[in-house]
Parts: sequence; C-alpha cells; structure tokens
Amino acid sequence: MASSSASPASEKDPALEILDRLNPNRTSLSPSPALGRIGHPGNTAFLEELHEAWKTDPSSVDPTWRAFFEGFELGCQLRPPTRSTPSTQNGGSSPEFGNVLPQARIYNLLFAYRALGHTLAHLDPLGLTPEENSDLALSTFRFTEADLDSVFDSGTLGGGGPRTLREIISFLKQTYCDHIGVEFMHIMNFAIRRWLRDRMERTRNQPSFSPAQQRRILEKIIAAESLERFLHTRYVGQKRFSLEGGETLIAVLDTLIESCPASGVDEVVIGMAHRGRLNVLVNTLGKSRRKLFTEFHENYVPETVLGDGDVKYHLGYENEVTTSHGEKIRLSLAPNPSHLEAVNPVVEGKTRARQRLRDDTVKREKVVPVLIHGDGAFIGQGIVAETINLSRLEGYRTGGTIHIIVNNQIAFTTLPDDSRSTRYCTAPGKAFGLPIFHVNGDDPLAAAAIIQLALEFRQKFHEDIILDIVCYRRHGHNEGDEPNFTQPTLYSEIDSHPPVSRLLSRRLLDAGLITEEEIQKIRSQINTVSEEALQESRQVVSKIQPRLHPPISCPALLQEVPTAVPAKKIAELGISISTIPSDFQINSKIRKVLDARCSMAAGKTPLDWGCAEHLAFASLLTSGTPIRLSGQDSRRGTFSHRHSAVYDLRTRARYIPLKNLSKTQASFCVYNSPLSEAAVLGFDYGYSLDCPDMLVIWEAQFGDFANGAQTQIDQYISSSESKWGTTSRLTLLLPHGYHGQGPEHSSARLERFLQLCAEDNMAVTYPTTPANYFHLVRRQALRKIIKPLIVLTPKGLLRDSRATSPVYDLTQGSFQEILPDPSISKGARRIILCSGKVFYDLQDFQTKNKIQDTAILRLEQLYPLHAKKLTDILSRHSPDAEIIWCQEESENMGAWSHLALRLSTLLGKPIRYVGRDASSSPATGSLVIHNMEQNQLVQEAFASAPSSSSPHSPARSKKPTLTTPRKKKK
Ligand SMILES: Cc1ncc(C[n+]2csc(CCOP(=O)(O)OP(=O)(O)O)c2C)c(N)n1
Ligand SMILES: [Mg+2]
Repeated sequence: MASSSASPASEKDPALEILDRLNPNRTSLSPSPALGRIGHPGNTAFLEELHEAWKTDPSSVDPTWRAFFEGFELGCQLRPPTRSTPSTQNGGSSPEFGNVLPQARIYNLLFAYRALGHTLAHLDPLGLTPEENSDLALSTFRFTEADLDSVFDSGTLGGGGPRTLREIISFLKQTYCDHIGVEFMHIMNFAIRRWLRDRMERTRNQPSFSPAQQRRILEKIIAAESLERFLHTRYVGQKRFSLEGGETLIAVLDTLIESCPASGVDEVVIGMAHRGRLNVLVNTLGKSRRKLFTEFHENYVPETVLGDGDVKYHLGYENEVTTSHGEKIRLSLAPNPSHLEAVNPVVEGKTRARQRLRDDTVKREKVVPVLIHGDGAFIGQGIVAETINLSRLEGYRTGGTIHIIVNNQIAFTTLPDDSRSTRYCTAPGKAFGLPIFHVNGDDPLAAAAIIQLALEFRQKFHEDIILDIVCYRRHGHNEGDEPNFTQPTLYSEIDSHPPVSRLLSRRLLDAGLITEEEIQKIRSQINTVSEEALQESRQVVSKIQPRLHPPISCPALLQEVPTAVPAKKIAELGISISTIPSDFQINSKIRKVLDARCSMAAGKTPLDWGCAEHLAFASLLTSGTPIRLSGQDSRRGTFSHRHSAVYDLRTRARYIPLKNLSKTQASFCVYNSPLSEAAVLGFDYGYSLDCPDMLVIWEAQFGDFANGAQTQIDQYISSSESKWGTTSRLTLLLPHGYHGQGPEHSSARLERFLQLCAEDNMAVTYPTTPANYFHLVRRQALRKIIKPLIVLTPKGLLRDSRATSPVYDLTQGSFQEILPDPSISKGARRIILCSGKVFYDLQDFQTKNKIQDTAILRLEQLYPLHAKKLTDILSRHSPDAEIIWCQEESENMGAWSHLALRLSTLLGKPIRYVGRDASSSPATGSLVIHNMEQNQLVQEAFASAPSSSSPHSPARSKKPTLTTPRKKKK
C-alpha cells in the first residue's frame, strides 16, 4: 500500500479536500484515494462517506470520484457474468472490482436502510399502515440468502468492523425499522447527519431507561389516562378533546422536562392546540385539578377581572415545576385561539423575548420552545412552514424548536388520504432539512428516548427537530362526536385496541420492574387525588355568583402623554443619526438623505417623515427604551424613506446609526423579515407580550398585506386582553393611501381594524404630519398603558413638501388626536372631518379657491375617538355648521361605517358623506379615473349638500358621477 507521503506535499489530494470539507475534524482516515487501494479496510468508512455524499449530491465530490461512483453504481446494477463464482465475488472481471463491488453493494444497503428504513418501521399502533418496501429487499442489492453469512466490512455502521450480511441487516432493522422510523438522509449538513447516524446506531435506537425511569414513564401514562377517564365519567359529554390513544405525549413531555437541567435549560415555552391540552395543563404544567374541575362546572364564570374570558381548553398557564432531582424548570403554555397552528409564531416570539430577558441571545440554550401539533393541522396550515422558515433567521431564530406531533391519524372526520399528498404529515419539516422521528405511540419508552435525543440535538445544533408520535384517537373528535358515523371500521379496530397503559404495564411486569399491586396503587392514588379535588371544586363552585364582567375600558387612553423633546437634544440626535464612520463609503444619494436629516433636526429645513421617525427612535433609545422593528424590507423601508441601515460601497459592510447613538443607549433591532405576514406578525406579537417595555413594531410592506395575518389580528391583537388578560404594546405600521396605483397597495383596510375596536382594546391612528407621528411613536413607547397601536402610514406623502413639520413641533406638545384647521380656527360654517392623506387634497382646494368658511379637521386617532377634543374644536365654529365626513376610500371602506353613527350621535346632527361610492374592489385600476374620482370628491366636500340628501340620516349623498367612469369601463 502506498503511503500518503507518495503524493507531492504541495499537491493536496482532491478527495482529501472533499473529505476535509465534509468533516473538518477528520483525523483517522487514510489519505489515499487511489482507486486501486479503496478495498483496504482502513479506507472503507472514508469510501462509504464519499459514496453517501455522492448519492446525496453528485456535485459535492471531485470529478474523479464522481466517475468512479458512476461505474460503481453501474457495476451494482449489472447482471453477474455467467461464469459466476460465489456471489460475493461477482460484479466485475478484474480481481479488484471483484472485491469492491459487493462492498459497494453493502454501502448501498446501508444508505438505503438509513434513507428508507422508516418505510418498514412498525409505526402504526393499529397496524393498518403497510410496512413494505421492495427497494429494501435483499435482491435489490444483488444479494441472495446464500450471502447472509458472508462477512463484509460494515463501514460506518455502529462503529464499523467486519460483520456478516445477516448481522448488518439485523442491525439496520433494529435501528431503523423497529418502533422508530427516522428521516434524516435529506439533511444536507453532513455533520448533523453523521451525528444523528452515530447517535442512533450507538444505541440501535433502543431505549435504555433505568427501572425507576421506566416506572416513572408508566406512572405518567397512567396519570394521563386516569385524568381522561375521570373527566369522561364525571362530566359526561363535555368537550375536553381527550388525549386517549395519545397518552404517550405526557410521558414524552415529562422526559423532556426531566432532561432539561442536565442540558442547561431553565425554561420551556409550549404552544399547543386543543387535543390533550387539559391533560398537559394538569399533568405537565401542574395546574391544579380543583381549578380544572371548577372550570368544568356549569356555573363556572371565567376568572378574568374584566373582559370576556375564554373556554378552558384555550387557556394558558405558567408554573415552576420540580424535576425528580429537585431542580426547578419554568414552564409556560401560551393561550391559544381555536385557529390551529396560529400559536406557533407567537410561541417563537415569546421564546425569543424570554431569551432576551435571560440574557441568552447568543446560544439560546436556556429557553426552549416546544410546539405540539395535530397531524391534520401540521400538514394543512401554511403557517407551520412559515414559522419553521423563521428558525434560522438572524432576527427570528430561537435556537431550535422541538416539534411534537400527536399524530392520531385523523383530523376531525378526515383521514390522511383526504388531508395530504404526502406519506407523512411531517413533510413540511423535510423541506427545511429537519430530522424527523416517527415513533409508534404504543411504545412510550421509544418516544421518550427520542425526546431525549431531540433535546440533545437541539442544544448541540440549535436547529428544529420533529417527533411524530403515531397514535390513534380513542373517541370522536370531541366527546359529543360519534366517530362511527364516518369511520366504522377504524373505530371497531380502536375499540378493541388495548390502551397504552396496559401495553406498557405488561412490558414492565414481564421485565419484573413493577408488580400488579404497585400499578393498582398508582391508579388508586391518582383517582383519590382527583376525587378530593372534585369535592373541593364543588365547594368552590357553590360559592360562585354568576355575574357579567364589566367591559374592559381604559379612559386613560385619551390622557395626554408628554412626548416633546428639547431642541438641543433633537439637534444632537440629528447629528448622531446622520454620522457614519469616516472609513465608511456610502452611496452619495444616501449621504444626502443623512445630511438632510441633520439639517432638519437643527431646524434649518422642515422635517420629513423618515427624519421624524428616526428622531423618535433615537430619543427613545437614548432614554432607555429598546426598539425592535421587523417587516419586509424594513431596514431600508419599502419606499426608500427610512435607510436605517447603510452599506459600504466596497464591502457591503452594514452600519446602523441608531445602534451607535451612545454607549448607554438601549438596543435597536431592525430586521428585514421573510415574506410572510402571519408568521412574522405572530412572532412580533409574541415578542411584545414578554418584552412589554420594548417598543416592538411590525411593518407591512403595503397595508393590504396585513390581511395575510388576519388571524393574528383577530385572534390575538384585538381580542387577547379580553380573552386572556394578556396585553401587548405591539405597533403595526401599515402603508395606506389612494394614489391611483390600482386596487392593491391602496388600502390597509382601515375599516377592518375599526370594526375590531371596542372596550378600548387598541388605538387606531392615521397621522398626517411627521411631528404627530413622532409624538405618537413616543407615546406608544412611554405610556404606562399597554395597548396595541395601529398606524396607517404614508407612501406618496413621505416625500411631499406639504407633509412636513417644523422641528419646533417636536420640541413642544404631544400627540394630537384631532388636528384643527391650521388656517381657519373659528367661525366656519362648514366643517369637513377627514383622516389621513385626503386632508392635503382638501387643503389644496381650500387654499386655491381661497375658501374661508370651511374648516378641515383631521381625526388623527380614529379609535378611541377623543370626543371632548372634537366637540371643543367644533364649538369654536358655527353651531349650525354643516358637518361632512370626507374620505378617499369607498363608502363601505375607510372609517365611515365606523364613524357614521358615532359622529351623528355625538354631534346631534346628520353627517354628510362624501367619498367614493361603495365598491367591491378597493380602488380603480386606472390612474386617470382615480384622479377624476379624487378631484370630484374633493369638490363635493366643499359644495353645498344636494337637496336630495336626507336631513335625518347620517347617509351620504348619491353621486352617480363618481362611479360612472368605472361603470363605463366594465
Ligand atoms: C385553522 C382551523 N381550521 C379549522 C379548524 C376546525 N378544527 C378543529 S380541530 C380540527 C381537526 C384537527 O385535526 P388534527 O390537527 O389532526 O388534530 P386532532 O384533533 O386530530 O388532534 C379542525 C378541522 C380549526 N380549529 N382551525
Ligand atoms: Mg389528528
């Protein structure tokens, strides 16, 4: 055999380079890649690894090796020559190939079992899923029964070494085809793949728990089952979304928590849907049974002080639990709306916030997110993939999520055949290269072993991982549901299937690890605890006086918050936000933007929107309020108005002035988000919950895209305080305004946000001046009240000289909910109320036509409406003044439908509507028609009321001309 010194030292072998790339820590493999030497046992692991790399991606290996493996594969497929010697010798006429090819077929076999062994694994407790794969038949590798006792080098299998083919197959079957089926060969990162392979093959994927641990796992299974049985008999027919059939979940969660301290985990943040949630609350989070039983009582009224509360299987909980070794672990279960999987990004955001609070922002190993999914929802809901897509991104990663799927092989009444186009419900994880473990739910020990592996993996690689517990659902979708209507055959199978507890009991009894008496004792102890809790809950419930909760209300939302910043400070901040290191070369146009900001802050030129925002941020950061801003293209700003990050022309090094204001400033985090609304908004919302002192801002690219996150807006942002008492300071920036750009990109659907407003749940604003925006941002960060804020932000006005503010406006005053007419302060005989961008068109008309009798008032905050300010301002004008509501949005959109009745009631007179007619699409596709419509609505706002308009109703006047052009177009 040639030694490595035979190669010239300067010429590095290409194969070694590949190998180094594949495994930087490689030390023990022989460096010789010569084809004539590959049969040497010392090189077999090396060859196998290269072979595996080539199979995964042929371009990842050197061309010499590529050609070699092509020949190798071909040789494997060729029929043996007729003058065949024993089959281990066949496959080529040269003696070298005669040795190599059977070994190559062994590598193929190893590869095939690692890649496809899961198709033979016994995963389905009901045994209804076929376990077959002809690709793993002996003949596929051109071996016969006669070869089973031939000895081969087993490559990397379980430490390698010579093994008979029979031993190799048995090893592979035990590891990859028993109760655990694993998909990991799609992972492109070889270090991860090798770690998983070695970790599994070391134990052959067989659990090795101590007797005490096995007993504990059984106890958890019994506890899970007992709780369900108890609820089943005491609260007949009441919805609880029983976990039965999937009790292994509780043992898995317990094993996870037990493993946390040794892995450096202090806290677990859990998100899950309905299935088994009550069980997790009691048996994992330690919520008291008494409390749960109280919630089941017919007289129960949610315990929220204010608001409407929620049903028991949506409630969150937080607790500190103690492991069997006495260590404390903080657990929280996020409250959850019915919308499946919507909680995923919220949990990720909460986790990241808690990592920040624990100063765990580098490794992210102290707080671990765990998401528990249903099989139907995991494959069906797009937000699953959107959330996994966050997992490796700088602004959103949480160091790896452990996904657990309670795969009961059904979704309500729908079977997998109708609910997915893939073999497994875990397919979304495969797209992201996550390891996927499918485990037979009837084997809690196997599942518990995999959760240990999952945590180890997560802590080592900081990546997501999936544990798919294949189980069944013992009852219907809920307890009032009859599964036999739709799944009679499946349910006759389930009815006769022994519960998990019985199967595990049998196993432990057979192994002599427990006695029948001990099992009975566990059961009766749990039942006693339940029975006592039930009695206590009855006493509690007997004292409950059903009463209506007062609505959430917060009059203080209208209190003025001092937000002015002294001129000197503004000027200083102006310098900081426009200063770039001297060795940084930036684009000349951006230099001008920064220079302009400096002179704006110094009071030399009026302030634009971007500068006001930067000054608001800078003033908050330097006084200790951290800010997180995330959204699509938010670093630069969709409309190129923000430029929070600038780039060096030569290196693209990034510099963020707002991160470099002072040594003591709070942190400024600005991220370009992936192209998702639901997941990113959900994430930022979750973040805002657990970092309430931070100003967390989510920005939509255009306001209309926010409806991609409508679930988060409806189910969390607007209603979570009423349902769960959770408050958020999250701020949404939604670009809005009609510029003739077509039906899309015009409307942030203001009407939808206003429709969600009640009980002072949030603020909805549409500021028109940079100064008012400055005060609004500061108010949101500085006021003690924590409420979400919706801001409709400008697009065209960002560069409009009409929409600028003198710096003076930043140095005094506060956010103005209502802006009076700047030129007509009293005595007007017509009042036009409006909000947002249309103001400038109205003002232009007023100025151009020298109109003195009409005042234009801006509602900069639409909700909560500052009625007193409005009536105060109106009182300066004629009491008989006609009141007009003017908007550029269609009549069925914008603020009109929200305000119509409120304004007419408040002001005691009808309000005339002026604006576009109701329309199904938000705006015309034609710029010319847009302009016609816009001119017309402005003119009409200043015109006298048409005689046909009803004097009593707050209805609009009919303006057929506004719609005519659009109708003609059709
Ligand atoms: C987004 C959404 N769509 C529909 C539903 C109604 N729904 C509630 S449970 C359920 C079936 C869920 O199946 P799966 O995810 O497998 O969970 P399982 O109930 O089987 O545990 C459906 C369709 C919902 N809650 N959320
Ligand atoms: Mg299901």
